[in-house]
Amino acid sequence: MKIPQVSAAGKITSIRLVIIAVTAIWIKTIFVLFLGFDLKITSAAEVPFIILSPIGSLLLLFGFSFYFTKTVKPLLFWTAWIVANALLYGDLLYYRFYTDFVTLPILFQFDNVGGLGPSTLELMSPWDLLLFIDLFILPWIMKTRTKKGTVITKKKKGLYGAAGVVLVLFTVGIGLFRSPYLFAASYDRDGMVKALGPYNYHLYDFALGAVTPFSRSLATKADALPTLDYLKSKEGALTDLFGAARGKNVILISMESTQNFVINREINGEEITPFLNGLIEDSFYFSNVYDQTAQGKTSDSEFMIDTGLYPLASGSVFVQKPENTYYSLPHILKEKDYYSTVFHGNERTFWNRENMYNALGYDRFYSERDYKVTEENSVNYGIKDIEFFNQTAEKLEELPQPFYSRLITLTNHFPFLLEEEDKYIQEADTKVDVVNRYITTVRYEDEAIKKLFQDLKDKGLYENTIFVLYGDHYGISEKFEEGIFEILGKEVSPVNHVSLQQVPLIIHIPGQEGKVVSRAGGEIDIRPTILHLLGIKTENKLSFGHVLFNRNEDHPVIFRDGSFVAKGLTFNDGVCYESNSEAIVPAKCIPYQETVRQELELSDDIIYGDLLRFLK
Ligand code: GP9
Ligand code: MN
Repeated sequence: MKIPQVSAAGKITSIRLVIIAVTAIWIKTIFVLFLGFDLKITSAAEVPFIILSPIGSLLLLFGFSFYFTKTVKPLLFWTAWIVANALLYGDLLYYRFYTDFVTLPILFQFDNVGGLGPSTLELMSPWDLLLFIDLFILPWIMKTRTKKGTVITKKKKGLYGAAGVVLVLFTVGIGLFRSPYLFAASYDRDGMVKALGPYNYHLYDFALGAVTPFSRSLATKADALPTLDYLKSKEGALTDLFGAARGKNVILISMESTQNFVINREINGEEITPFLNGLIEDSFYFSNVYDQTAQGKTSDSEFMIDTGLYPLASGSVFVQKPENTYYSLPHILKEKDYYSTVFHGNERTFWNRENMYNALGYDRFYSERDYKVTEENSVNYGIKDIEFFNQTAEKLEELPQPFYSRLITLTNHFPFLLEEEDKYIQEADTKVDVVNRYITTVRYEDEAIKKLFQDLKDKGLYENTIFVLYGDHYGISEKFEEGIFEILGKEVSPVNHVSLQQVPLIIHIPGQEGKVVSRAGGEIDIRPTILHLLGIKTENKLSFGHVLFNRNEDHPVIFRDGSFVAKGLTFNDGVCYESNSEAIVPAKCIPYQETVRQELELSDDIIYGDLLRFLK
């Protein structure tokens, strides 16, 4: 029998209470969407859809409580309230730092998310309290205004549920209509949140996280073949530098958080990187190379350099896929009798390095426990670079030759802390403290590299070695970029933001004349470039990279969120710009977008399907 809903003047029923709660969170979400995130709204027509996007999922989330007993109902109501608000505020804080949205895998690797921990308080603002205002109003309404003992009719439940479902479907439908590659290009998280709203985005991300583990068991050898064909087609012509460093040791120096703008730049009349500026004169300096890492930061740069595959769109591939088969630089160099090592002063578990290095074929990983680390010789994340290089040089001396070794620095890491005695340059005086300190830690890193070179010369290791120095990823996140623009005298703009993602790449071969290579490229191109110099043909070496000396300018430099730069164009957050004029030219990017989707999809297929196991 249908029991009618009782309602009395001045009192509200539980369905209305839920609608009030949903409306409050909806309004808060709209504020956060427009004021907290930078969703790059390009036309007024997008606005109503963005406003509508969160409502359907909120209705459904709170609607669960209708189907339970009177005692469970309030519990579910408040659970829904906590879930929605935690997602909203969590997203806001994460976005303020990373200009990105949290993904499921990143939640499982929070230990490795450098930066957010020490600075969470700094990311909060007193205005954020307004986001919790309903926490005080709702209990008051519940206590004084709600009508006890009401039962929601089936019809009302049905209408409520139908409204939720229709609104979610409408949002998804419009999203797909406006951008047919919405789900295929789900790595564009700004685009996802703009189209689906934050709650639908999180639901999709969660579902994706639940489904991807099955990709490996479903993959077959037939899936691997087209990928192989695509990668084979990437072999470029040989240059006269092919084999210029044949048989030499390879030392890679991963320069933590080092961006290209510091090169040949002075602050208060002092060079930030005097040693590197000098080294460039006698090296190949690639002045137009971009950071292509994603949420795996340093580990993503290592992954690209060793495997020539793109990192994953969410989380770190080091953490998620250490059991896969890879065909990495240590594997290839093993065929030429190289001994491969990594040196890093942090714990061996950070970024799951100890497991991943096995999969990548390293012979030895020297981590924190192989170093004399004391309170005096450490700062921030661990052992200071000068001391790290000092002890590393002694270990390098003992290695069988030829060797391939990556030395991962650490001191120039957010929040860029340094003791007075280690400051070789004064802080900058921009309005952003993080940037001011960054200058001093980069200068310290430069000094450490200078000392390492001297040490290796003294030990007789320099002559027979090729040095590859690269910035692993940005150090100054978008939130603090204003300080850099102040130094550079540039405007804050999407195109300028993308150009700040350039990292220095310097390849030094003792005795070889220096040259500036200004072709655009990315970290993924480092692997084939090293192989080229070592005289190892890259055909069948299964990589998405190109040799930087003759890289085709028409091939886009692809970023993990689907953005790219190509031949005078910058595509960022779904908008296509002419890089020089910053004019918006959507049609010009379309042919490149296709290549970008294809490469990212193939790379993901290889990793999720563990396809390289079929090609052994
Ligand atoms: C930690 C170091 C820094 O071991 O690699 O990590 P990051 O936060 O730059 O990825
Ligand atoms: Mn790093």
